Amino acid sequence: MARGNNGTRRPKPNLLITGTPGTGKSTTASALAEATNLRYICVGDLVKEKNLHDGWDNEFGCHIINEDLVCDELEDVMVEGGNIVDYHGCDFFPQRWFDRVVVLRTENSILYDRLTHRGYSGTKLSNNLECELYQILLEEACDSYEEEIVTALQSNKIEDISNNVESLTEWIRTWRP
Ligand code: DAT
Repeated sequence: MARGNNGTRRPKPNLLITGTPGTGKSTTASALAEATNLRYICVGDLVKEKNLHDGWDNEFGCHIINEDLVCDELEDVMVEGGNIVDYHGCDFFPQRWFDRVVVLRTENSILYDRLTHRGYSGTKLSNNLECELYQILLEEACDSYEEEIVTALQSNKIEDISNNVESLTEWIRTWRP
């Protein structure tokens, strides 16, 4: 499971933090990276910085990610290990990249407040709320990775962030290739 594509084991684990926008991926992933000294990779930022997209989607108000370009860009660092990847999708990454997949979950009324505060409205807001309500990301993660590496964690309150960071830090500390 923890083998790179050259057959060698990575010395540090790779984690994916996924979930609907607004569930706390970047807050959790960056705090975890700071606590563990692992590398934080925000795929959304990488897509913008390196132009790994096929233009702008007016309907959804976001870049149309080019999944092949993203995977090519990340392959070498993922083989190296020690990455915390943050993205609101997970089915296009190679399964072999990840040792743990965390899906953050937020109650709809709380997510509504976070997303409206972020300026989301109309279709963009309702699409994201429905995505969370119907557990789309959790289902995508369960369909794309071995069941035993996928964990859903609540991210409703500030204490949830520190609890999640603490338990994941412990998991990383005790992880062995
Ligand atoms: P994402 O990266 O999933 O889009 P974020 O980390 O940017 O989400 O968080 C969105 C906002 O919600 C941000 O203002 C921080 C806040 N937030 C995230 N997780 C939280 C939690 N568990 N409790 C309280 N606020 C949280």
